[in-house]
Amino acid sequence: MQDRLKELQIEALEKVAAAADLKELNDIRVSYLGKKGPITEVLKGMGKLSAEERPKMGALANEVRDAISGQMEGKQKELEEAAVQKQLAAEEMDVTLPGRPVKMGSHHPLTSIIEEIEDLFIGMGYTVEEGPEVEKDYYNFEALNLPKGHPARDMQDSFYITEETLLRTHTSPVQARTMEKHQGKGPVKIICPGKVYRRDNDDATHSHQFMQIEGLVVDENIRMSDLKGTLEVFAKKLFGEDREIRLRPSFFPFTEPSVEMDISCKICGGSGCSVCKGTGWIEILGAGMVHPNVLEMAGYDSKKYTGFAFGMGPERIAMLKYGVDDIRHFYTNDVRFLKQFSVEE
Ligand code: 2NL
Repeated sequence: MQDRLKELQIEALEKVAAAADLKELNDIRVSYLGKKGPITEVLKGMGKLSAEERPKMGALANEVRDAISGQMEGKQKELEEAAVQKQLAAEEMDVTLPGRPVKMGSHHPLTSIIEEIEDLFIGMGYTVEEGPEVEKDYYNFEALNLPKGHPARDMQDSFYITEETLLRTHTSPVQARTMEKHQGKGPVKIICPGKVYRRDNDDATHSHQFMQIEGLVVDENIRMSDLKGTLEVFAKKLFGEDREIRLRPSFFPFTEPSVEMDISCKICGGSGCSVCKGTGWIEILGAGMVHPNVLEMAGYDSKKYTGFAFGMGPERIAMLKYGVDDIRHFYTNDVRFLKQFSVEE
């Protein structure tokens, strides 16, 4: 029995020393020191021993058990420490590594061109005005010298919501509202950007929803030459000082006289290409002197006050400035299109 205990001690101590992890160590503890383990088995057989031998054997068994569990405690500490070190090594990181770059968004090309145009006019003393996209028939048409039944306000071309409300077809109603607020007193000097809507079939040059920027100046002694000078400064600042402008007679119900402005074509230098369709000139906006009826309806004395107004499409301006060939690119928002307008900072 004595030899058996000694053997068990040697065997257990060898196994403890060789244990690779905490689980293995625990298995060894259960198999040697547990209730069903060999030491307990040996102690069970002590009843057969003489009264003299029994305490000796009991003492030895305790000694063996203490030796094994003492060794186990040390091994346990060692393995726990190793596990902590292993985890620390696995979680190690280099805090000096540079950060991952943050992806920057960029302005939509239409937003950029509208802000550029706004800034040009703000620099000339204009303020920016905005108004509702769902508009009264009165401000969208009537106040702009387009009475009911006028051929230019074809119901087929507008999105009506009720008989008296529609999605605005231009930003002019913002200007009509602003003039009305001034109660017949000048000056008014505003620029009105915003979304407008027309019942159109979308194609490369048409969209049922698009942007417009209109400008309006009302004061005493405003003349056609003020309009021409303003538009010339604007065109040269936006497209380049080497551009020339020309005004052609045109017609709008809300201006009289009315004009359309062209800029000289830079692509062919005037000799004729596909962009200017062989003419050497590119149309960029419509304008004119505010019709006396429009001034009177807003409460101005048209004998004392005069004004000029102009309107343009930012999509068309951006298409010309950046060489975009389809208006739908501005609304489909393909990132490959949008990325070409992002400025690296
Ligand atoms: C174009 C032409 C134009 C106006 C807009 C206007 C507004 C008021 C009074 C008089 Cl309140 N006129 N706006 C005038 C002439 C032309 O737009 O081709 N736009 C894209």
